[in-house]
Amino acid sequence: MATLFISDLHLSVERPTIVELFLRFLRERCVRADALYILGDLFEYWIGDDAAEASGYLPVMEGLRKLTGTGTPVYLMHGNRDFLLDGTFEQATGVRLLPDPSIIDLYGQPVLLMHGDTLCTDDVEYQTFRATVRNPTWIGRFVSKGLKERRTIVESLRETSKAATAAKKPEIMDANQEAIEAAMTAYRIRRLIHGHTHRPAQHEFQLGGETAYRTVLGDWYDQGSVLICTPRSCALEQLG
Ligand SMILES: [Mn+2]
Repeated sequence: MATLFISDLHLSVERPTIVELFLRFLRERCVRADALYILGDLFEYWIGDDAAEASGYLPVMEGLRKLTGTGTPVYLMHGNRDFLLDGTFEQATGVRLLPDPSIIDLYGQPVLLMHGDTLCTDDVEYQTFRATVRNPTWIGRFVSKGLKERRTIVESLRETSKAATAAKKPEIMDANQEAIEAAMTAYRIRRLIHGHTHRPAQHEFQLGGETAYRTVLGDWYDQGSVLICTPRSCALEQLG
């Protein structure tokens, strides 16, 4: 019995080794799992379900479809790179989209799942940007454009974001402890799993007189990273 959590794979045709590692992970590690949760940024970017084939993402979707076909449920939360994943992707893969945040029952324990970017409240500039691109009007205008133009827009946003990131102090881009505690308090929960910051760790702290646990998932840049939870415990593992 095991439930698996991953995030921040940033899959793209430019990184075939990581795509292959992910497909192998689906075949070898996920088939007998109770569930697989993908907490955002599965893809480097997703410019619309209609662009899946042109973006070279069909092998990934096929791998997911095979896995859900064996009966393993796969849940996916939007990340900041792939928040346009939608119903056509769900239908093609059998993956179910989860809202951010979501609460799940993990072997009898309630656990709060988030992508994690909304916790980075010190990064005011990013939060402003996020509000802009998550606005339905912005999204509507974006998806009405052709694929080539959408790609150009995303690439220019990436360049701007890269330059901004390079100029920011690392601690500004980490999850803010007050935001973490506010979210956990609002949902009356003492366990949180999220990704986004690429700082894999298991944190323990006191919250309202109780021990609280926050697990941060790792990215898939140089290798894979997975959180494996059994009814007894959870452990972060690296995949090479
Ligand atoms: Mn992210």
